[in-house]
Amino acid sequence: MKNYTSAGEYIDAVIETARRRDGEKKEFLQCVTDVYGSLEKVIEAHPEYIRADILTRMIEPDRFISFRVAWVDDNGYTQINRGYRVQFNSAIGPYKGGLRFHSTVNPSIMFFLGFEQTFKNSLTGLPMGGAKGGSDFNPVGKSDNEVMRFCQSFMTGLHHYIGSNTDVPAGDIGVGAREIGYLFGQYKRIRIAFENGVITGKPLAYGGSLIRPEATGYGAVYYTSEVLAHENEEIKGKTFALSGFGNVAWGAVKKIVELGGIPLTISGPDGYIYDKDGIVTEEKMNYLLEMRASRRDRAEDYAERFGVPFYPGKRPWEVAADIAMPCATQNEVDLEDVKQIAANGTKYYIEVANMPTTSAALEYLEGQKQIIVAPSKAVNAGGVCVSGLEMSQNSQRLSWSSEEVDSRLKAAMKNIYKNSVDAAERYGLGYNLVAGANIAGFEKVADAMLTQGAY
Ligand code: NDP
Ligand code: 2IT
Repeated sequence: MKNYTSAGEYIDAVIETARRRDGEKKEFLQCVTDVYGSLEKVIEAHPEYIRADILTRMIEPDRFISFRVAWVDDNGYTQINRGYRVQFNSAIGPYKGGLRFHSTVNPSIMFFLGFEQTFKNSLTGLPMGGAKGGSDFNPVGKSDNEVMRFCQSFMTGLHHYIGSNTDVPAGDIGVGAREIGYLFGQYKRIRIAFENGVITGKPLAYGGSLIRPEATGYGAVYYTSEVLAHENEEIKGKTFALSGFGNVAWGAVKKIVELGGIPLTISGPDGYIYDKDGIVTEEKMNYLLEMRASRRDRAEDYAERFGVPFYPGKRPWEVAADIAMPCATQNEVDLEDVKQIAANGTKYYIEVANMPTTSAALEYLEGQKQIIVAPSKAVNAGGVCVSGLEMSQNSQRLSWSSEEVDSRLKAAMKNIYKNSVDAAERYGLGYNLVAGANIAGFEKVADAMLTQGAY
């Protein structure tokens, strides 16, 4: 081991190692730099982390699996996609993390999401390690049968590496209940066993958890309530600008409305809609589900259906709202966007999608003392938290009521908020939700790794 003269020097050396080994993985490097940038004081206080070289071990996944996924389309042609699973860290529990089916999936996206998942899962307080998987398969415009054949082939490649005590996938972008059903069906067929704890986000009929579809969005709003309470404010009466119209945006909209808030926007790859009356009726909220199920990928459909303005090619951050909530994908909010958000007088910037903010934008926000920034790994942890509760129910062969799941989710989000606030304060960083979440998530995993020997 090298002798480092300071914690900062050690952190820089590890980031340099990441750059040398994984320089082409831009999103992964961005994520490593963001997380490790928060840890200087922690490393200073814990030289044992340097001795055991915990930071370098954490950026090297336990294993990275890539496999061919061949399937036959409706015209009889064989199509080839690439499937991935990156098993990052299992210090505190079996590998756990979603599967993303999207044309932009590549090793960098997989590495960033798997790395991030390790800290997020630690924050939930449940025993789950970090992983991610997926494929560059693009579900847009595919028939139901094509999706089924793709999922069956994907699971044929993946099944070797997963299991209820080994690695437990779930959904993410492009993977909802339908895909989970096809994936689980194929796993069951290969294993000749009913092991439903192998995957979460299942429909209720075979072991899914109540509230799982809503969990990410609900959890994000519970977390936001904690942030607002700190400022003596509440959701009621607040306006929200949201991006995306997927599973996560839908859950967030539902809970915002239940608590008396007003969601003004949603967006898709085509642009955004602005509903000045708010996306507040059952009909409007349910239409988000229809938009997603249609796989047309158009926010404009909402504008046509409800007669509200649509802004093609634009992002919703030009709408002045009390709270900004990116819910679509990584790096969807850039420097220009956050300057606009600041100019709008928005006081709360709540990341919901995984790493939705570019580094430059995040740096700018850090300098805007009037804006409170909440980081995605804490805000969206409700999704994987209820996945963890689904695993518990499957192990017990019991189903909990929605009240029970919801109250556990609420308690978890309160704890995540409190542990993040406390962690930042412990290291003299003041009220800093971003650094606090990184530190709280990191410490638990690092301490577990220290006790388990060099690996
Ligand atoms: P969905 O597939 O339900 O919706 C994703 C939405 O984001 C779609 O509108 C999609 O449109 C858009 N989107 C995805 N990628 C891009 C892109 N590259 N450019 C522009 N728009 C894009 O996914 P979820 O709602 O489940 O996921 C949303 C975010 O929340 C993701 O960052 C995900 O990782 C995160 N998340 C999800 C959790 C879950 O439980 N589902 C849990 C925690 C975090 P299009 O398909 O055209 O790209
Ligand atoms: O990014 C995420 O946390 C998810 N997509 C949910 C993962 C899970 O295992 O429920």
